[in-house]
Amino acid sequence: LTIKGIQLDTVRRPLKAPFKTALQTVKEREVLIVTVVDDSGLEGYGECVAFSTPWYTEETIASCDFVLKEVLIPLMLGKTIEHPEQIQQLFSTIKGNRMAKASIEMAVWDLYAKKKGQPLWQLLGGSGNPIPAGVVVAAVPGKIAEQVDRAVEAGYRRVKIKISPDSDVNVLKEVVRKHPGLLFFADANGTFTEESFEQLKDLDKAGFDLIEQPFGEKQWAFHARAKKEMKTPVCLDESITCIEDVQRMIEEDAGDIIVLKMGRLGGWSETLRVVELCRQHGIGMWVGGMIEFGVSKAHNLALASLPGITLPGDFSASTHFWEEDIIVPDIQVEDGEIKLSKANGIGYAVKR
Ligand code: OSB
Ligand code: MG
Repeated sequence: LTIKGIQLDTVRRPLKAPFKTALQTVKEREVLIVTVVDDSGLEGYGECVAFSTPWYTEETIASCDFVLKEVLIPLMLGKTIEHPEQIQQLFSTIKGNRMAKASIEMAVWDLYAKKKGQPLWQLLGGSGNPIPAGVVVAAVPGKIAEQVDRAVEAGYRRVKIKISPDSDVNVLKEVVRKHPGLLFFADANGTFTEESFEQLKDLDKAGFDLIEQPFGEKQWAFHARAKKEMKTPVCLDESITCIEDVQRMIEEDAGDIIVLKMGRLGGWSETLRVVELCRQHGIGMWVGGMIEFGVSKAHNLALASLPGITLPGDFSASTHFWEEDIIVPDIQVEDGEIKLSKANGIGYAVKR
């Protein structure tokens, strides 16, 4: 592949309803779509999933725009690449900025699969089976039960509820008890502290299938204590930024499961290495969402098709967050599942 051109497009859409976490209420989503063109005119697509402000990770859309334009794109233009695994090496002199790096890597993997004439999921060894869908309830506390009911009506069989030390354990207990056939995840986004450890242990009795990121991203010892003292499996999201973080989680016995996010991990190559390590150590995996558009969702579907990724991820339909997605066709949830596209690369076209 010879990289002929790289284009950035900003997409900005209001959400149908505010996405409320203890850290931030998201009302509008802004992302960058990366289009990489090779010398034969083929196009590959990536999506930069940083947020407008640094509330989830340190990167922002503005920082990514700068790093892409001034640093990463100039490193790519005119280069001939045998395999997308080479990009990580090409970017190795640039510190951090994982979401910016991931967006380019995604686009090149899509292009590479198109050049090979294969769907990306197939190129990576995915099964081709439909992907179980999953939705996130991030509403004001009084609306949780109603939103879970609505998710069930829409066919979702896995629901993730945003929690914090202020959550009402009895409300959550009742919601979980009302839907015995559903998988329930709880995501704390790092809001628990040593002082609220007892509240976390109360939540252990609510019947969740896992608790995601109870403590801060560097609080390995607290996560190890939570894993030891609680029956609900502990799952890490924000803590996992590279393969060394997964190694640390294993060594310190600080978690049972991890959330895979290509943006947070810096791209496909690092993510694939993490998947392999988790397979070897029996660590559970699922693919996490970033309130993203269809390009990122399509990459995530390919990732979720890989062997060993058995738990349902954050996979909602194209029109869950907004009226219209940027890809054709839409991603649809049928009977709680999403069918993989049989088209080459990520399998979806991008609306211009
Ligand atoms: O913590 O998993 C998270 C969205 C934005 C930032 C962080 C997180 C989330 C979600 C997933 O919970 C939402 C989705 O389905 O896209
Ligand atoms: Mg999370």
